[in-house]
Amino acid sequence: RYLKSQSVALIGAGFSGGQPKGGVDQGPTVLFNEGNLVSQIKELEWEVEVEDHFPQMEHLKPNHEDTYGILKNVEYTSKVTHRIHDSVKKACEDGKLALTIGGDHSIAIGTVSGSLAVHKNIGLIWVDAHGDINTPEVTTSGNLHGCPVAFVSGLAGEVPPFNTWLKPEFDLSRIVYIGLRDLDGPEKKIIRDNNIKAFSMHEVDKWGIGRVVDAAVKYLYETAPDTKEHPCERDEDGNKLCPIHLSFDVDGLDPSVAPATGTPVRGGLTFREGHYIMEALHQTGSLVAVDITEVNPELGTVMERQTTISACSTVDPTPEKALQDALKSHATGKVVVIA
Ligand code: Z70
Ligand code: MN
Ligand code: MN
Ligand code: MN
Repeated sequence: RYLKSQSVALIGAGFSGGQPKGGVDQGPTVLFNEGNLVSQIKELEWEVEVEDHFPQMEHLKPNHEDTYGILKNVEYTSKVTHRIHDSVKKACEDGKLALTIGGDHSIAIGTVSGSLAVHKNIGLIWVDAHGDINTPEVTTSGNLHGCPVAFVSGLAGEVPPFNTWLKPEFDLSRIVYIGLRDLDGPEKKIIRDNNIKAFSMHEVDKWGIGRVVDAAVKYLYETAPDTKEHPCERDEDGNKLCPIHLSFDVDGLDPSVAPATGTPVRGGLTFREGHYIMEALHQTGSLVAVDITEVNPELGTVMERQTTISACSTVDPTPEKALQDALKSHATGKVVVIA
């Protein structure tokens, strides 16, 4: 519907400057090389074009004087997210699926602004334990991966040097959260005051992931702005549709499923629930952009050992494998059988 061909723009965003732990910058390397992501997607008869952003190789570095108030690495993050923005925007203009592999979640400043630049009535599904909607005023960590939703929506205000390129035009009525369970106090207030649609783990428990995903997509379709300038597509019955961007933080998954991440929070989505989200969103035919963030392979090996006992024996508990399967099912819409 929105894609011109079975073609993936695979964008490596190996960036860790939005938070203090190293290793998350290795996410794309591990998924591309050890995970054979490229050949796997090709086998599914999608064309793949890889564009890798390694900030280190581009002589961009973190620097402790690079601050704005409490926020850390602002110039560094601004430079990297601007590049990611340009890549995602280009992919969307070309009618390709923009698949960005992080990197910490600050990269979504680039991915969401990039897809929005092309698809004005896009809907955003944010799968995460966290809200990532802290503003410069309320963040206590100063870590930009806790702020991307505030940056793209303008809640964060004018933050130099982001304000040299970022158009903070994302409307907060166009995001739906799934999997929340670790919000900061001010984030709860922001979500309430802005009437943001959110399905926390409580709602996933109550309604089941099937109804939650249905409700999320229905909400985004029904409330999609439909203007003369940017008219909505319609289904056969005349109902409104809109393109969808999925921003998937692996810490939305339970730590028994995806232990290799910087801030695991217990009580998360099961392997099947995470998988189901991918499958169901693929089936909408409306996905135009997907981000997979916060995979930290360096934490994986240590934590995997600790969590082996609690890991479910019917699924492969390594996040690399879980992500490959999830991406495979995304690319084909086929149900992946887990041995
Ligand atoms: C906290 C902050 C966060 C991811 C942690 C944590 C944010 N709210 N996001 N892990 N992916 O620092 O703002
Ligand atoms: Mn630009
Ligand atoms: Mn996040
Ligand atoms: Mn998170």
